[in-house]
Amino acid sequence: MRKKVFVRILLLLIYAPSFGQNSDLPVDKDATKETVNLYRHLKRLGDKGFLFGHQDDLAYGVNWKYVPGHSDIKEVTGEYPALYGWELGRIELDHTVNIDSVPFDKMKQFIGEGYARGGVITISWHLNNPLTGGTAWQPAPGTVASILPGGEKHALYRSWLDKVAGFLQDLKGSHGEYIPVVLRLFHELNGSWFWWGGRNCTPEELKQLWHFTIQYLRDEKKVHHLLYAFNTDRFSSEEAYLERYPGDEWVDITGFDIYQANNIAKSGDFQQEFDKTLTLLEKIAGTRGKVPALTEFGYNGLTDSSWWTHIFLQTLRGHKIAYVMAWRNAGYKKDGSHEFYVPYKGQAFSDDFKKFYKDSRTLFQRDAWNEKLYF
Ligand code: BMA
Repeated sequence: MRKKVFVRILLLLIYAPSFGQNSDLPVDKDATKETVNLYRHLKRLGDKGFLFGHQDDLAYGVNWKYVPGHSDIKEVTGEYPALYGWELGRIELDHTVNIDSVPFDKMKQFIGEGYARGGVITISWHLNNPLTGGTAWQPAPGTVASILPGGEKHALYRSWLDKVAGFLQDLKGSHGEYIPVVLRLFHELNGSWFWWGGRNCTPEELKQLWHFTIQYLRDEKKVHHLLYAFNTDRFSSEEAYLERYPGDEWVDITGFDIYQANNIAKSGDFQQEFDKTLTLLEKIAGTRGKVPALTEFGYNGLTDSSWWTHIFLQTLRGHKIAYVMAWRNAGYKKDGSHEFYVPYKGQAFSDDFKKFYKDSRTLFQRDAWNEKLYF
């Protein structure tokens, strides 16, 4: 009996420290120091608050484009966001500008600026349909199967990943270190609007695609400055969320995207659903040791004068997640429609956003800097 206890204690002493360390390492066990540090900080951040992020923040906003130093968030609050979202769509076609007309060379520069301010970088990729040549929104049967190993478009897909790896490897900080990136692969994968999502492939195919993509970037291309974010659109149960989940050893961050209908009468419904979904997400992330995040959100046009404080922040107060990212301020389009998800200078309800910004739970650039996320 005593001998057994002794052996158990001995085994615990030998293995426990390394178990502890491993669970604190991201998917990539050879990730750079800055990447591992970021991962560990993201894991603990929810206790303090959440980083506030914005897609394409430094490139353009409502009524402006490529004005050095500009940002709608900064114009309203005096500070840059803590997290910056960027998009690689069209890099696979060797275009010089992305799907939303952001030149890739400028994007690299903006990424460097955000990182130098201590901010976090996340990247999505609305890649074209590799089977048909259509856009990401043009699904076709068999697309995912066609790019898996052995598939007719597999070589093409590898060549697309080479371009992504090339872009990522150009991202370096002032000491020559790689800039860590949260790669948000195959986002909103439970919906059927993208060729990789929902009924357009089987869960098994998606999982295989996820595994292949990570193995290729990490093991073949030797890209070691990535954290991998798995994200669905809105979802209503743990089972639904996990239907396409590729496994704990393949995911660092678990998130979801949610938008409020452009209708103030829907604020209550949104709040309820948002609250419920965050609870589910925290449970999933908590039991699996992942970072919970709101990978995309928005309320296009922001027609509710107290949405930021009374709906969005109020709901988030009851939860602990690492970051939230608002979608892009594309502004007013030629067809008369508009797309913006954060206020801009002079926008009717920017005062409410200022209150939101001042709350201790919301973390913007200075907070990110003070958190020393890469150290
Ligand atoms: C969508 C919209 C589009 C955009 C696309 C890719 O949600 O914002 O205008 O082209 O994302 O970023």
